[in-house]
Amino acid sequence: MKTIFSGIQPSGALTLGNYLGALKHFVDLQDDHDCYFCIVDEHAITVPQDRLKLRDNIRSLAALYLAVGIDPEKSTLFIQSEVSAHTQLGWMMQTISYIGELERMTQFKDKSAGKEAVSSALLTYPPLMVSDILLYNTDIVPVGEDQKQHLELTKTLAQRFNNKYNDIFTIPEISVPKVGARIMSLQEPTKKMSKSDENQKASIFMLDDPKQIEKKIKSAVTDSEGIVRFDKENKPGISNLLTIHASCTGESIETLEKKYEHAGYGVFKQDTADVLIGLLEPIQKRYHELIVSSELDEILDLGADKAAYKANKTLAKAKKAMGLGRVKKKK
Ligand code: ATP
Ligand code: LTN
Repeated sequence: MKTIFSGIQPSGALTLGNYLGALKHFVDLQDDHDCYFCIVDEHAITVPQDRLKLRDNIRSLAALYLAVGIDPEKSTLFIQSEVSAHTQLGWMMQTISYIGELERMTQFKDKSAGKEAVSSALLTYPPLMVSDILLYNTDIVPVGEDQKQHLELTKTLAQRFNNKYNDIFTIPEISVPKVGARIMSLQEPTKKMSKSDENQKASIFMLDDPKQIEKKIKSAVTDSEGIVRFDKENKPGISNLLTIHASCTGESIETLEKKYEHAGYGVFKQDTADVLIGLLEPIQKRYHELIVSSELDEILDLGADKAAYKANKTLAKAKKAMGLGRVKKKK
């Protein structure tokens, strides 16, 4: 059985982009893969966080993972900072990462641009992500398109370690969804929808109520052509809404273009809002039950134990390969 690993940062309320690009696919994978899903809180602190908000976001993300259908009987769900092997291997992977290759990461460039105090952890974020993945002998990493560059670096570092020390790490493959890999901002459809966007109208959040969803979809930026047609270059707004609609219902973009051939943007937007509301309602209901339950803590405790067991085995091999620690003398 192949192993899957993926992580989401508890850096704010989850967006529809996180769901359609990542979470939704995790659920489909858990039946026939050995799955590890992580709340990567140590990644979140590479930019400043309010400690109480971070704590809420961690719990909220755990509840959302479960609410969308992650089944703790099938998958291991855990918090990164509760398995210390991640930062330990993260440090070791830093020793084989070059500053130049880390400076080339677009996520680093985007998040550091124009900032005065940029933490060194923002630069060394990728070796930690590499460790998340390699600790579990991961075969496949399901993520949105924005993570392609990080996954390329993961392969490079795994290979570099294997060549330099010992053949320990599995070289992982990225898996990006065919539709929905890059959901765009509703207000600036040439930019990705992000949970840290300051403009609230730019993103649909998974916990938005029906009224907010309807309002945001109706005020999504489109164009003046008036034809529901997929054309990313010239009609990024409508193309984004078509992608969202198609990912939610499973219909193809072509089917939707046909369906709305003679309809205006108003009708198309209303239907898209309705589809979203229908999709999110049951998830939100389950979320509100879970967030106040102790069941959530039991699942996370068990998840951390299961993850640590596997991660520590790989960590021990990597330490030995690098010559860290000692080999005990026989009595
Ligand atoms: P932030 O904006 O705070 O950096 P984020 O919204 O990009 O965060 P992450 O926690 O970094 O979210 O990503 C979690 C997963 O969601 C990743 O697999 C990422 O590729 C995916 N993802 C994030 N935004 C989108 C998007 N707009 N479209 C598709 N997938 C996305
Ligand atoms: N860098 C990712 C989050 C992340 C991740 C991972 C994803 C951290 N560790 C391991 C997949 C596998 C992001 O910013 N979306």
